[in-house]
Amino acid sequence: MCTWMCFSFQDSVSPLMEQLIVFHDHVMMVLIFITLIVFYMMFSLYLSSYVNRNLLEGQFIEFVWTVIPAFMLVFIALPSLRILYLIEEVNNPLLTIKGVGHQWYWSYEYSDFSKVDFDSFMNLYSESSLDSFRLLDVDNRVVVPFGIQVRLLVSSFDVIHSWTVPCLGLKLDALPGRVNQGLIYLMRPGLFFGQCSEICGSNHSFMPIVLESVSLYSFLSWLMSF
Ligand SMILES: [Cu+2]
Repeated sequence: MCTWMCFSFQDSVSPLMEQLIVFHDHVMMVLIFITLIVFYMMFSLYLSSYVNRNLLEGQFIEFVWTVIPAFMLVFIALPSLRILYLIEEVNNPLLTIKGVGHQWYWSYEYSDFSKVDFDSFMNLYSESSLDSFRLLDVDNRVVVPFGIQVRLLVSSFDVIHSWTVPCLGLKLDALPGRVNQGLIYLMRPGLFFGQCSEICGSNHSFMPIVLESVSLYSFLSWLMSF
């Protein structure tokens, strides 16, 4: 989860988020390189004497400074497209979870099993203790086994919500009348937090998402409790 010293990304728990962080670093590298060159040119122009003040046209240099940026854009666009298609990929999921946004809570259904469905409300501040996660924890967490492919279907009951968990690299819009699909693949056990990311009304800030990543065995015993 994001604490007060967290300035960058949260630690990733899915291969997708790992890829996104690598892509971010790649783009930052290109960005810093360009910024440095531009600053170098600005300073050297500022400090030099006007040796080229009669220059009107240079076909070759114009060709070079058009082609190099074009190649740079390709170097950014290709890995970006690769991740875009990876995000869409959901093949052979072993489990399906359906999340439905409501004003203002999430409800979940485990469609592979009968009667496994529940509402997930934020815990009240007045009922919380000093060590609880303020405005982030819920009464019924989404329990997901790690190490298997899980398909997440997201929809909405009323207005547009957005089901978002940053450490998964997942942000799915919950649209009324439409089902969106995403992939959850957790690499380790833990508690992972997210919040609704589409302004949906007065209590938009108070409908968090909590994933509880557990082993398959614990998941099965959790299913028995229904
Ligand atoms: Cu919202």
